[in-house]
Amino acid sequence: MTGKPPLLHSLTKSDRDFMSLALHLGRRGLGRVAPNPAVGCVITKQGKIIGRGWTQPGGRPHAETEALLQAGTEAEGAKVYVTLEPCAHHGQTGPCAEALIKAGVSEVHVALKDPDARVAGRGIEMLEAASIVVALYEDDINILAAELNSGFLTLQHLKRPMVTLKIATDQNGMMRTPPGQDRQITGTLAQRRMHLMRAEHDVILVGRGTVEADNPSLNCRLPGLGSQSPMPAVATSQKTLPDDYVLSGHPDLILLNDISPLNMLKKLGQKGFTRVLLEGGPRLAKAFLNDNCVDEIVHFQSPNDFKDTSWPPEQSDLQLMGIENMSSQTKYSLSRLEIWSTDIANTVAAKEDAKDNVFFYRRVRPHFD
Ligand code: AOF
Ligand code: ZN
Repeated sequence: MTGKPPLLHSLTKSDRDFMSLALHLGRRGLGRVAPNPAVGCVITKQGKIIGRGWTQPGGRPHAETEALLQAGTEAEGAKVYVTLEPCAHHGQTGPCAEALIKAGVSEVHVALKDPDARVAGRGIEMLEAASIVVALYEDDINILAAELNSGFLTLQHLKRPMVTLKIATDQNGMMRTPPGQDRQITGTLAQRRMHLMRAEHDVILVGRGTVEADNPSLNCRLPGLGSQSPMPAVATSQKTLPDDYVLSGHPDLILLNDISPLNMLKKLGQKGFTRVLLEGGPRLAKAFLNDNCVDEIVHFQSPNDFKDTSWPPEQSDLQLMGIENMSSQTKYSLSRLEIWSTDIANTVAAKEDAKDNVFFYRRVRPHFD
């Protein structure tokens, strides 16, 4: 950077709206672009959108080249909104910063700097050296861009993927239903929301106990999004999984033999994964929580109450994990609440207007700043 002050003071509402759109476009890549970040790009001229792009499956082409392709020669003199600093290195194609310069754009708004050592400020330098006005955002949009790319940033800084712990419980903090009662914890809509989370992660990780108890397939079962299923991984001390499980037939199944959560994550990081969804087993979840390896907790809390004289056991699953009282702890803060109506067919002892609440907790301070 040449040390110029960022253009924050002159940003208009439409600047923010176009950047928000770029962030939404970037989100389309989550779960399908690792090890790359999921970047979005919008190109405008005289207030009209002339190009939109996002990082493509597998990580290439990049967002900017996609948007430039749409804009064509109109890109000359245009404004560009991109959620991550344009790259400065030669990959399969030339640097995005170079492509923007060649297209003759006049202004580039950047939501977040790229920490990749091959870029790290050089993309912005290249643009400024070509007399393009660069606005580097520093406010809430910068935070949203960091959230969108928390997987990529975590891998860059900590050499491990980010971890989202997903838990679904009834009113009593139980992740399981009483023995012999084959019921769903949450309703259909909340389950679909869970499947969207699967689509937005690279890997889904469960413990061996969960495989034995549930024989899960761990794929994304939203219509049209099956191909966005995450890679399944099982934490187990065994070298193989017996043939009788659905997952055994998965061609890319990952078995993680390490006991330490951090070692498991480093292995996944070496494979280039950026986003891991931790989905199964209170014991595995506890180990990850104890070792400070959970970055986000998503708690689906259903209105169901499965309590009877023999259930739940003395200790609920939330107690077992040490997170029964999220509001009084200081490590995570509530970042979002979603409410999904639940279908009555699956609801035990709940009122007609019963809802599934989904609490999103985020680590108060990431490990890196
Ligand atoms: C951009 N736009 O859409 C993305 C970027 O392996 P490569 O050559 O694709 O480079 C990967 C790096 O490029 C990645 O680590 C990050 O620094 C940047 N990703 N950059 O300008 C994009 N996905
Ligand atoms: Zn690029």
